[in-house]
Amino acid sequence: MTGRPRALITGVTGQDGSYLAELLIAKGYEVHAVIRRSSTFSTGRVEHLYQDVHEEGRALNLHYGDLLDTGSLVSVLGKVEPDEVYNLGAQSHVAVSFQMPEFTADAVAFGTMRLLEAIRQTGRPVRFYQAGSSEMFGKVESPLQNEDTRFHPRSPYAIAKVFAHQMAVFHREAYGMYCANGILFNHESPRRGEVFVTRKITQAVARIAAGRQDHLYLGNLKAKRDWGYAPEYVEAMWRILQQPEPDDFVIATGETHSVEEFAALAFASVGRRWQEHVRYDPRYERPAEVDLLQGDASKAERVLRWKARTTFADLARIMVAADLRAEGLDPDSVMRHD
Ligand code: NAP
Ligand code: F7E
Repeated sequence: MTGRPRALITGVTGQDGSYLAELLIAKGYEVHAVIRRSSTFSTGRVEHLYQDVHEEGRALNLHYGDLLDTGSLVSVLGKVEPDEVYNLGAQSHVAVSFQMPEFTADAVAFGTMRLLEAIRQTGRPVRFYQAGSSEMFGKVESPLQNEDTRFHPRSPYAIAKVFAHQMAVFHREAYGMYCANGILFNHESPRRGEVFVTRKITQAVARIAAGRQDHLYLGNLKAKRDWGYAPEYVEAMWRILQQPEPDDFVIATGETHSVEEFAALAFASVGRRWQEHVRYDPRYERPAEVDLLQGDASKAERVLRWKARTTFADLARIMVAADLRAEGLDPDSVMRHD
């Protein structure tokens, strides 16, 4: 063990986990993470960190474990003795949660409870971050959502996240544990999973530009989301755990845009019209939709000194450029600059 602060991350192989690991390593933390066993490599987003060995050891230390397996959580907590735990592990796809409600609840709701209970039983003063979601607001009760807005979840995923959120609040109130909730609105990046709508669009735009694909099938284009840039959002997670008292924070840009607007920008960035490539597929509709999300992050701005910086248009361009590069194309020659 070193004298550096120690962090433990669940969900490190995902979009946010990989950016958070980078951030904490840059801040001098000893970073540990839980990974699940899988039949193929799942560590693509963190390979560069895992392979980075310096005099104090590996930049990123990986431990097998699962939010479904209490014993593995107890064991890793005992081994690592973390100062901060970031619980990002989840079955995070809303549409999939309608098809796998029990598995989703097990990982997201019960997984969080297992981890909180395992931390409680260590008796150590651990700071706990819970990855809450704007999906918890669901059928929104006010045009702008903040920490006081009532939850009205519209999917098994969102219901499980409400349970996890309330479990964190409960452990704070009942046992005096340091448990903080981030309520993060959608955030995207070139590392976003390919099944989420923004990445699905930017990857298709790049493939169409490369002549490898003609059409893209999407569901509801009218849904509106508050979309930010993931690297900025993991900075907010860290700031949340640096507060003297545990608290809950909405993290958002304050703007809302439709899926159609995102598609229009992404296609326009390579000089194409989305209408010529996007086709409707009802399979991507959900049994219950969240029509509109728009966050009010004024508390985060005031208390955490955090504010989203990357604009919606820049986000689309960053993602298209990265997917063009992955297709072997030079964004400078393919993308329009008007
Ligand atoms: P993501 O890319 O889907 O990553 C999810 C991570 O959770 C992966 O590392 C995955 O591991 C891991 N995981 C899944 N089931 C697990 C289990 N049973 N035990 C341990 N780990 C498990 O998600 P993300 O976009 O980075 O989001 C991070 C967290 O923030 C999630 O909790 C998500 O629900 C929440 N959130 C995301 C957003 C957003 O817009 N991105 C907004 C609000 C909240 P494998 O690689 O092995 O599958
Ligand atoms: O859908 C519509 C879909 O899957 C956004 C997760 O990170 O953010 C994410 O959840 C919208 C929805 O994200 C397709 O109906 C249309 O209205 O990209 P998404 P999400 O459901 O908002 C929240 C904050 C989280 O917490 C979650 O973990 O886009 N949509 N056509 C489509 N969506 C997908 N995936 N695929 C389509 O073809």
